[in-house]
Amino acid sequence: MAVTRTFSIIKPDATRRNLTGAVTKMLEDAGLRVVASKRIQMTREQAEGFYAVHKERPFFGELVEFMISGPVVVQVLEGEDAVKRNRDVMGATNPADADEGTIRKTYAESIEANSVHGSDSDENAKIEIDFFFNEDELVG
Ligand code: YYY
Ligand code: MG
Repeated sequence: MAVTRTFSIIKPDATRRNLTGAVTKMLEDAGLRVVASKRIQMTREQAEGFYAVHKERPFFGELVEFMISGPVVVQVLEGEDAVKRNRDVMGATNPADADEGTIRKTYAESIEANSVHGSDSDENAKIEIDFFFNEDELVG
């Protein structure tokens, strides 16, 4: 397996509860290295652009409102098979379906306020990293 990169967001429900460190520790314990990290307040335009793939879904409006309801921490993670490794430690989208020991099982409040985002493919990881970071901000 190759060392690859993925994109992660610690969402507003988690920053609000001061869980940035706790979530990051679970990512690191899963074998992922934080090679870039910044705390930002997403604009509505950023949130709509980032989730554009979901814009026809019924939950789109509420998802955007949630993502701009407080600060988020955007991160680039590196590790062996990083996309899958991150998805595995995140757990299922709905915390009710997430496995024990996953971030969402441990911390998520609901299917919407589910604490973390993670890219779902190498291709989307590159697009999402480029959406928030310049190359010189990634320090491996
Ligand atoms: O990749 P992942 O975050 O696990 O789920 P997606 O299907 O890509 O949905 C993105 C995001 O949308 C999800 O993390 C919460 C929200 N959402 C929702 O609020 N209600 C749904 N029924 C499905 C998704
Ligand atoms: Mg997704």
